[in-house]
Amino acid sequence: MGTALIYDEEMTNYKLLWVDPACKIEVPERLTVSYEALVESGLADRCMSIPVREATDADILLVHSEDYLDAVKTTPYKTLEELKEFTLQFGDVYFHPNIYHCAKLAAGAALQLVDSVLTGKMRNGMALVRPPGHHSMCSAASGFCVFNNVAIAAKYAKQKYGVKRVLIVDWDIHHGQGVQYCFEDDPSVLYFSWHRYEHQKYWPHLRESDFDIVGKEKGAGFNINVPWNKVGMQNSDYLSVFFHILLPVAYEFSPDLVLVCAGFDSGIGDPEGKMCATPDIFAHLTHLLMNLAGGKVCAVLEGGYNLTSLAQSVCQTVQTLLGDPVPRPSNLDGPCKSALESLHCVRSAHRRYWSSIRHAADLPSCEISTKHIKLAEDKLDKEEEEKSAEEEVWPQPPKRVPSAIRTAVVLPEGVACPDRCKCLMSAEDPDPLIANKFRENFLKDADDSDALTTLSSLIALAERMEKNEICSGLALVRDISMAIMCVIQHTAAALSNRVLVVCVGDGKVPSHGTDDGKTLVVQFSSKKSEEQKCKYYIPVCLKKGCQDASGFMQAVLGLLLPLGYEYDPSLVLLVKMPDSGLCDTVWKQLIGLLQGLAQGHTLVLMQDVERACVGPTASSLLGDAAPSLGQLHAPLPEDVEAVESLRHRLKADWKLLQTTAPETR
Ligand code: Q9C
Ligand code: ZN
Repeated sequence: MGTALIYDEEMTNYKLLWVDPACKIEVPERLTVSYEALVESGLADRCMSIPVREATDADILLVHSEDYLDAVKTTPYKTLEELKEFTLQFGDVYFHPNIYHCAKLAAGAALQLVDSVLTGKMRNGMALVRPPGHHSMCSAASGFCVFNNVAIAAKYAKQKYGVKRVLIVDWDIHHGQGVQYCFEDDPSVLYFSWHRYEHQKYWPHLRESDFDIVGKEKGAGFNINVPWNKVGMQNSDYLSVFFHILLPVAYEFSPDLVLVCAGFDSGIGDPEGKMCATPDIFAHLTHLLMNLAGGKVCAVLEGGYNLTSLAQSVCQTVQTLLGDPVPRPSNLDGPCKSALESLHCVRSAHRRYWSSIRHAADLPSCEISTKHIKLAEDKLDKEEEEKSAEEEVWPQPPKRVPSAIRTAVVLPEGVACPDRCKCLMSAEDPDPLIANKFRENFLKDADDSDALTTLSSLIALAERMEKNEICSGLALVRDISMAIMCVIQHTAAALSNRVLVVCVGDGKVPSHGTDDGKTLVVQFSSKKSEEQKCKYYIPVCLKKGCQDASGFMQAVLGLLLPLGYEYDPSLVLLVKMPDSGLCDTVWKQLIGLLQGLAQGHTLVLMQDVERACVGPTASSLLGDAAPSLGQLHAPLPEDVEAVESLRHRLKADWKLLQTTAPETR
């Protein structure tokens, strides 16, 4: 099951035919540079190419009115003057004799993608289309959009495949008001959009793009608007919103399908967005969505007007859909004050609808309005000198070179090597020097040759992961403590290495004695540990340990991932203690999410008795999507309390744990 790529050059065959400064950025080259970058990087070849089709009238009528469709149908026959005239009734959009044809292909491309994924032919995919869609409304074109490609795709998925819940993630920098209007009273479609807003001073200047517009009637809570009230938002700002809003709510919602309004005008260098998130952020945004809906992610191009930034971002997205390990996250220095204010506003507006964020502090309604005024004021006194966004420079994302071996395993005799994995247990004797070191440092019984072989294979595995010959690994060991110590000592010896140790289950984790930052240990257990005030040992005590999926996922999304991303380890050592109580699906989610760190270098350690878990673990390490957890119920109050108090205690040291702006007076 691979990645679908849907593209047709025909969609480059329309353009602006008159002078209109608002529309001059929407050019055919947007598509050609994106596609050429995919071809030149070899990514296009690795995707399955699926032909586009024309959306039918019936498809288009799922979202648009008959009158509007009829009107658009007349545009191929209009003269230039008539086209100009027709365009005038809408905002920031242009028509061309061939745009109706392209708009049918753009919507049809989104439908072909949904068909490929929902029939199970393809795991996920991307459609490169023009015109974009998310601004177009039932009876109106807007913002370069003619038909609402993604909204049509969502209705189609529900109608044709009986899909119960669809998540639409709109990471384009403009508010997809067309999508919002289409689903505002519909609880089966959760629409999330972040957008440049600047307190309504930015296009499309709608009151209804603000954070307190949450959906109507039965759909209340199913529309999430994150307004950016300043330009210059960076990687940390975007990730914070994913960790503290989108992901908790999305996991609670549990979609059957994820559609992405994949606009890249939210990336650095874009003249419209004026934001500063680098192209690699799209690898992470994509990756973080890929364990929802069993991996059924369909990305459909929307905006993106800096051709360099656009092409790089499209490549990052597609390469991630293909399953290649994601790059180390860059520039994570914590969210800015304005982003935190938005984050806090959104969380307080939505806490009543989603138990996963119910613990967020309520915002007194009086403060909402004063905050507006206060923020609007500080916008006035700071009219910074305009540096053209297009002059912005940033390093080209480093080439993502997949390891020769994706997953290697070290297993005791008699345990079969899982499919697609490389088995590392070596029959030959380990290097005598290393053997001696092990005997001195780790082995309780110097003549335990089994243990010696296991440890030396484990170190060989860690070494080859460090050299990027192997991406991820799994080892079954008899003595977990010894194995942890061995890997940590070995890996932390290199100057620039940092190890994130994630431990699920009770039991002592060795070697968090040192506080030098070379290791960060996060342990999930049911036993309250002696409160250690050490920045690098974080015990997370959950009432039912790891048995309650809601509490566990809350801790993973709101605590572990922000910590992990900010720590930026070179290796993730994931340890499953015996009797952890974690079920396979939650375990797979954890592995999937952690592979966003350390370029996917995850080394899993388990007790030798956990043979039954080898298969599921290997599958996740190989990059298979985790199965959906189903709709999550409210986490236990004790667990919420435990995670929140940790978050508060740690947020001074770890900025990605913040969810509110620091008090200014
Ligand atoms: N300078 C999409 O990205 N123009 N549409 C705004 C403010 C409209 C963008 C003018 C931008 C529409 C799909
Ligand atoms: Zn846009």
